[in-house]
Amino acid sequence: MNTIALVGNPNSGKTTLFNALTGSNQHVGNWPGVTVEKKEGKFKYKGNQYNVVDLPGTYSLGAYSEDEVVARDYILKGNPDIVINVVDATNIERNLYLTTQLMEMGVKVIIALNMMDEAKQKNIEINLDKLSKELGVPIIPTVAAKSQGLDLLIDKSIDSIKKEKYSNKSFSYGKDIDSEINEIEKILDNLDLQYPKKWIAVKLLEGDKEIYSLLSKKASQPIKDRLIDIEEKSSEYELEIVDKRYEFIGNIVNQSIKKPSEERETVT
Ligand code: GDP
Ligand code: K
Ligand code: MG
Repeated sequence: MNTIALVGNPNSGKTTLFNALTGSNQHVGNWPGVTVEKKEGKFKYKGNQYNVVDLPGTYSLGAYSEDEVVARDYILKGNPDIVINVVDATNIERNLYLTTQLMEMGVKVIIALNMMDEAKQKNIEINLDKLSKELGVPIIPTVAAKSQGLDLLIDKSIDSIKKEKYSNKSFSYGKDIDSEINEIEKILDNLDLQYPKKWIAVKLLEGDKEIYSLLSKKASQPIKDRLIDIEEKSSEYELEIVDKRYEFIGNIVNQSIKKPSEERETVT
């Protein structure tokens, strides 16, 4: 049975989508070791059964909260067949920050661009083809609260699951950080890790404590020594990494989304 993971910012409509898909066929528990709620359910579609996991809402996938760690551990270790990234169409720029991190995790991603009814009401014009092409991720418009767009979302998710090869689009963090990432990937080459090396490299440069402690358990002494150097540099790179993600998103949003002007002058 294929498993679908729902990931997105708080209030993007994940649970609404989860309920619309699974109806009453769901189970609520806790993730092991933490007090974070775990929602899992099943649904039947075109003769097949699917398992759905509603992950905690997060703005990022760092190690800053239990919610973030639960979500990212599940994405990387729970082996979902596809991640549906639920994005609030009225707040695309902020929501895509999480998307940029999913793109680096080496998992199949599809975007449910939700709240399309509200986006329409607010006269937000979205060029879906352009947005999808620039991100390298399929995008399906949905109104989860009215169960609109869900069949197409599941059809496209199944298409993606069936595709053998998968490579997410990558973007640049600038010359210095990119070459640092390359260096770190080389150092990690001989280690047996469950995570994509590029993702680990970026996390190390962001100063991610969980990833440092994971690696210091696995690595040999020369690598541990290098990790100390990298950790020192991370304070210098951390903010730049965040900036570059927003820069990447900003360019894409400028090209594909038109909002009605917010600063219209009032005539007195
Ligand atoms: P979650 O935090 O991501 O699980 O978000 P919820 O599913 O709890 O949804 C947050 C709020 O948005 C709820 O009040 C939902 O009823 C509402 N909502 C969800 N999907 C839509 C939608 O497509 N359009 C509109 N207008 N509201 C929605
Ligand atoms: K709302
Ligand atoms: Mg929810």
